[in-house]
Amino acid sequence: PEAPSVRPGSTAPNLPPCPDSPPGLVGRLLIEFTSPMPLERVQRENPGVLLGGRYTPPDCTPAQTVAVIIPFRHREHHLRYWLHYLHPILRRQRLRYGIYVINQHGEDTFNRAKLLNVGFLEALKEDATYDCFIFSDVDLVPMDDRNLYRCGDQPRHFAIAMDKFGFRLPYAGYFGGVSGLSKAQFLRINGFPNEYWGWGGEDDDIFNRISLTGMKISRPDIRIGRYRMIKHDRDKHNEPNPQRFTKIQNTKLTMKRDGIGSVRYQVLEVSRQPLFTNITVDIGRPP
Ligand code: UD2
Ligand code: MN
Repeated sequence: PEAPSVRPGSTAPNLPPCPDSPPGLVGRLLIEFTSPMPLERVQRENPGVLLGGRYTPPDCTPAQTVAVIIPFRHREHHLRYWLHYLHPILRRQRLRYGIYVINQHGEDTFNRAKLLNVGFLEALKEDATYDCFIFSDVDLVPMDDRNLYRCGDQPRHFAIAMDKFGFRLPYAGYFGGVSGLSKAQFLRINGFPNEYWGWGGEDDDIFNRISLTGMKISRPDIRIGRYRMIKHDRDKHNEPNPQRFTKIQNTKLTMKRDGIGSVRYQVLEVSRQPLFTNITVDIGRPP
């Protein structure tokens, strides 16, 4: 008889819980974006990753199931580096995870936070056991694998020391780049805002939502939360949003009606690639 197949995300019986501090982490990593990175190479180097970008540690049972959500449009070149660096890191961290690239269809104004809301809902439709959500820009790679991509008892900010900000937090309330919330934390703040079209402000709105619900941001040590961002120009159709300064003054009023409870979109395609799941979505356009 055939061996019973193990569904990705399911737990093989009799494995011990994964350790709090995974053995086999290497610490500081060399990250560079100069050598070409064909997708075939990245696939070859990550044979343990299952279709759709799913992974479960073979030797222990993780406490959480992590959905990594990436807002995306026209950044294939960045995505290849991201996959190349992140899959081995997440594997060493002994995470059970899935990678979701939320690809905004069309050429209307980009909306990062709305794409992240879509990612939360669509990942849960694929696997209702996701209980931790990591939201990551496609161009950000951690420089230290001790920066563990999991959720805790408070929302987590991972990308605290970026090369482009001189490896410092640019301001105390900064929450951009890479962040993580448990399912319960995400629902407590009514998810993310859907009404920030174009560049900027949405990360500050999310920070406000977290503060206004009485939660506190947790962060890694500054020596561990280091990141490289792939250098890029501002994309077309993601111009700075001139409304962002006034909008972030009003989070307290808007967060109740604008969020995960009010997000409207249409999924155009779900495609399970070897290293990630691509979800192409029509999220509309600014009013
Ligand atoms: C900063 C923040 C980011 C977000 C943004 C303002 C850092 C490192 N990150 O990023 O989290 O708050 O400001 O909105 O400070 N994207 C595409 N295609 C596009 C446009 C954007 O895929 O055409 C995605 C992609 O994942 C990208 C992310 O959106 O990494 C953020 O956009 P960005 O990289 O242009 O903005 P940046 O670096 O100023
Ligand atoms: Mn960027």
